[in-house]
Amino acid sequence: MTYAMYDSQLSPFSARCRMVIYAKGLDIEIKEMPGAITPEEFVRLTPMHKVPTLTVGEAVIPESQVICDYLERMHPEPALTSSDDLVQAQIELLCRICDLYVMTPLGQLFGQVNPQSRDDARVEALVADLKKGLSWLDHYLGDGAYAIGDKLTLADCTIMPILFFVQQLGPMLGHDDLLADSAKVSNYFKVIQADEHAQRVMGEMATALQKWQKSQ
Ligand SMILES: N[C@@H](CCC(=O)N[C@@H](CS)C(=O)NCC(=O)O)C(=O)O
Repeated sequence: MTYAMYDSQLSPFSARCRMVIYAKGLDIEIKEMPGAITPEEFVRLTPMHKVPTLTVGEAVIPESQVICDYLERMHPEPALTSSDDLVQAQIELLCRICDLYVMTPLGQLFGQVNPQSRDDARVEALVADLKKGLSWLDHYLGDGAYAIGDKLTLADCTIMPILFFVQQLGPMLGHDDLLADSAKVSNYFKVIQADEHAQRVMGEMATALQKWQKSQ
């Protein structure tokens, strides 16, 4: 089966999928957006018009979590899930907290980076929401070098790119370290950087962020 993934190096959702792809050593063509396809063709491919989107032959799969779950089922080794149902529930919970309660305010904060158009009251409200989401992540996160247990899982592939973004966004919004109130999360973000796949994805995101900042 021929795979390709429409991707943005800066997107934490795309980064989640790339980390899975690297961890599993999969041969998937990464098509960087914009440029990989015209906007009209992309809308025809998926009306959702979002990256990441995976194509599997003629089939089209949007949504990062759905893509990761599909890749995990098709390429179970090395496993990024757990055979223990309770551990697996924890992995899924961390991914869900990130998607619902961390990424929602974070995505909106990204739209407030420009000081000229920034709404300070809105930023403060969103930062409060973000910190609440991070505190919930902090509560359920494991204590080791990985999010849960002693090996890389889908939770790490989800959390690490998001924390990279949170850390970068603080100074861009005139804030201090937004991770500072969540001690376990903050420590996790330091230790996960020893993982080779986390390092690779973080390097890609840092390069993409620099490029984006220069373009602003
Ligand atoms: N829930 C989606 C979110 C994907 C998403 O919002 N991607 C953004 C980039 S970070 C995007 O493609 N935005 C373009 C658009 O909405 O048209 C996922 O998990 O994949």
